[in-house]
Amino acid sequence: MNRHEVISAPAHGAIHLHNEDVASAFAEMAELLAIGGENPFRVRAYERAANVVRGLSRPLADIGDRREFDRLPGIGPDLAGKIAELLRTGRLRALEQLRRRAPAGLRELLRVPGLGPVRVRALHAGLGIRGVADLQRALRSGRLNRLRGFGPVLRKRLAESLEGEATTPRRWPLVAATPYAESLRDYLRSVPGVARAEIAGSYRRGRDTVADLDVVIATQRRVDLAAALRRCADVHLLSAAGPTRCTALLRNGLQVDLRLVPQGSYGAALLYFTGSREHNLSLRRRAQARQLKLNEYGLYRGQRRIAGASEQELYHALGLEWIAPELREDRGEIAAAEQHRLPRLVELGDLRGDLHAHTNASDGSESLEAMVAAARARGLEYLAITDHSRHLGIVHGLDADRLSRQVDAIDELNAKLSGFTVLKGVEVDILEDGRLALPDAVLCRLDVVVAAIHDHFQLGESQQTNRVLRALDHRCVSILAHPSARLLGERAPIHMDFGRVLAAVKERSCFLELNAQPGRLDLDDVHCKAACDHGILVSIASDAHSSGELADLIHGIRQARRGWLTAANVLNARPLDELRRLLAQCRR
Ligand code: DGT
Ligand code: CA
Ligand code: CA
Repeated sequence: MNRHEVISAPAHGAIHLHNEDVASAFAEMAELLAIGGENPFRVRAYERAANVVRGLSRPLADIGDRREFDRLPGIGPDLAGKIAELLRTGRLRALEQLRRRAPAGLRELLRVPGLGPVRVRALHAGLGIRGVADLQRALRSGRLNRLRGFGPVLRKRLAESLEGEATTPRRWPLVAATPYAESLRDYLRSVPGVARAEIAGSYRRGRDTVADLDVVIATQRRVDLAAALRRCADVHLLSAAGPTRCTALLRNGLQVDLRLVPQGSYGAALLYFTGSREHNLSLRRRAQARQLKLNEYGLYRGQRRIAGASEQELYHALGLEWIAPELREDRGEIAAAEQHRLPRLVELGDLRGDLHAHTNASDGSESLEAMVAAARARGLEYLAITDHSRHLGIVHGLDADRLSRQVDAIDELNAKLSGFTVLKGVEVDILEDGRLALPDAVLCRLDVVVAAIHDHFQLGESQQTNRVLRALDHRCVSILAHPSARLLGERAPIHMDFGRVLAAVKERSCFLELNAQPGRLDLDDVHCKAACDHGILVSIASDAHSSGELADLIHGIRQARRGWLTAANVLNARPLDELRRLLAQCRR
């Protein structure tokens, strides 16, 4: 057995870059520029480029041409050149320069709740703090007390965030792991002797974040897995390489656990390693109650295996319908499968429209017409344009005048369209006291008003709850957008009594959003299910800032399925006339 065998990089000419690699290089550029005090527009350009690249449906490596990159929305000649450089050399000189100026730990500091680029710069310049460990020491020794702008409230908050940091292991947003997972899976499927290969674990259950990848492989004959992994371009390190299991580290730092099983055990291994632990435990108890034994090799009566090759036969042998992986969290799915009342989970094709999208009138990167054309090309029937209201923080937010002009432009566009409808909307800020950032007179002219929190995330629970309840009292509000305001791995959910918010939404006959941006996925699965149990309709919304980001709807669908939603629970699965009726209802 080998321990920690480093696999050398592939020979020159074989650079293997995923779009995600390009996106994360741009995102890192944005962060390092922000820490360096660079002009916010330049920072934003890199952030936007990272999002555009993440939203592409084709691999950049297949496009391959600099002029084509230049044509992508939000990518100018300079960024196009950088994409070309990355694809050609696997490196980005501008990024390497920035990295030399800023210690690596500064980016990690940016993730600490309470710290943004300005404060990180102050910590670095003022106290020479170079990372989380330095910050922790400075907090403990009281050295931080001397730094201007770091008062007792902020210090307490930082101490709390750092404590949480130490106890929560790193998790990857699902989308960051996806390109690596898919390419590894496809590679394994191409290995001679491999009959099936699937990514199991939290990845298959569609969790919004994953700690690692768990791969189940069924073989027709003996396969040397370690040798196959050594030939895989994404694999950086092999540890614990044995005949039936391997652990590998990918070049991006993601860990992969792999298991080889014979085909007769494939279903049992897939079931076991898909989990969740709690779901597995309930299944095992159920087997025991029937004098059976369930493990990763099969379902046994005494010594005899009575099922194992497929998940279907295992569930059936336990008296259950097959359960979709997204539901396997032991939240009632086993009883539902026994009683033939599993929900028919919503699918991407059920969506008729999208109720949250931006244009270049606020912080989106494309025109109204381009967004509409893209929504149409995706087979949607309606799209609500919901640019930001003008408020702190949002460059180019709309004031009442500009919004009115956009409304006129949409009316004109609708007059020209047939078979597609653009809905007039706004994403209006909920101010600190729960008032809205735009006057009623404008809001009431719109088809859909999406209200959202974009600041004051730190309010205490009662103040935050009252703020949201007051916003919901507003008769023009249709949808509460990304209700918890969390950003995966970056910002914790706000403190809010979700039960009271649910009750208010129900009472007012308005709606909750499940924001499909992969960094938000807010509502989360548990809150989605709660909304559905209350009979509240959920808007699964892309919050697209470019046409490519309309593709993010799929992430919202995955989360919705984890939240037990059927098409009937989804607001934008309704045809336009019914949607209009529902939107009108919450105006009364
Ligand atoms: P993660 O990796 O934290 O995102 O979540 P999972 O669910 O992928 O967890 P992981 O990688 O530790 O294990 C993958 C699956 O393997 C897990 O969902 C259930 C199964 N499994 C692993 N260890 C155990 C165990 O000790 N008992 C049981 N019943 N199942 C286990
Ligand atoms: Ca896992
Ligand atoms: Ca694992």
